Amino acid sequence: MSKSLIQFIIEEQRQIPNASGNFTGLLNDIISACKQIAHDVNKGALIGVLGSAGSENVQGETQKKLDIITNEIFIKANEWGGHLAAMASEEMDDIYEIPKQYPRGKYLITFDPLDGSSNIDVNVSVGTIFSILRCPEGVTHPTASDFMQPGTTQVCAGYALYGPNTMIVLTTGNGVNGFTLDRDVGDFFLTNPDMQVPVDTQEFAINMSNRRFWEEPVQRYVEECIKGVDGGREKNFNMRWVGSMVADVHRILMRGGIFMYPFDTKDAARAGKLRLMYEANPMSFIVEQAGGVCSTGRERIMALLPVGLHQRVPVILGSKNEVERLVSYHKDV
Ligand code: AHM
Ligand code: MG
Repeated sequence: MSKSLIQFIIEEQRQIPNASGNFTGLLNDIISACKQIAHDVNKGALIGVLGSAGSENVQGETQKKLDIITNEIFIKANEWGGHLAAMASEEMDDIYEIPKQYPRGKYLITFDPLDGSSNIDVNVSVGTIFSILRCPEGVTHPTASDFMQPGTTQVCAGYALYGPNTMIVLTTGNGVNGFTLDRDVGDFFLTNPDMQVPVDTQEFAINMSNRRFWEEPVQRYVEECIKGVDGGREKNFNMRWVGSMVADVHRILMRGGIFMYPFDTKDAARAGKLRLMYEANPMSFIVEQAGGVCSTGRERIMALLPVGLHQRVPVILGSKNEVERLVSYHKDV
């Protein structure tokens, strides 16, 4: 029998002198949230959770019922344990302070409770993404500005993928490991130790319908992929786009590839579609820890100093040689 996720984390924490057990406790609560979300996602129409909620989030996106339900599940599972000082969610305008009746802890968490939720009604994989930061020293009542830490300061990042299997993939800065939920036992078990993103790939992922809005370097790169053996790359590429970042990134962790949600001119008010705090930073931590590269095209994503909780950034991540090639195209213009 392989190790459970909690055994794995406890053994990892034993290597850290003076570890208090707080982090292990926090992870336990996150696991519990993901199990409950997996249950609801899995039951779908049987328990009446599909469809639109008829509301909008802070970013003006229509919320699904499950966006709201899963946000609530994540908060309830994590607010009581005494490990967190505050939370921030893609689905909430402002940060969530830990209610007074519960002790406050030393960590902050940002999360997207149901990423790719536009896929939920068509029974396609979705996920939960989270990123753990330290609450700044001496801060007992955190504000949004306490979350404005670059991705390089993350203590842990992970995602749960609700696909044919439910998996949790995470890093604490010591490589990337994947765990699969055994529903009969009710626990996650190590199934994918030391995940590595292959340095080369013949697969790219991008929403092609945005093509006319891309900048020249991305136009050039994708054009070369499409030309295949008949173009300068002299090899054929395959395209995949699930439209759930968790599923697209998971594929890249399993077999390589490049994922792009690049800068585009579709909406002048935003630099990209994906959110730095809930999507780009946690995925970058995971992908970099697995040997991949993550960039906006011009800068390393994790080096960005956040300026807003719901800030959006261009995202280009995955196999090292392909991402570096596209980054070099940005330098050519
Ligand atoms: P969400 O957090 O509102 O679900 O949006 C994020 C999703 C990502 O999972 C995915 O990569 C992207 O948005 C898909 O966007 P598009 O529908 O424009 O292709
Ligand atoms: Mg999302």
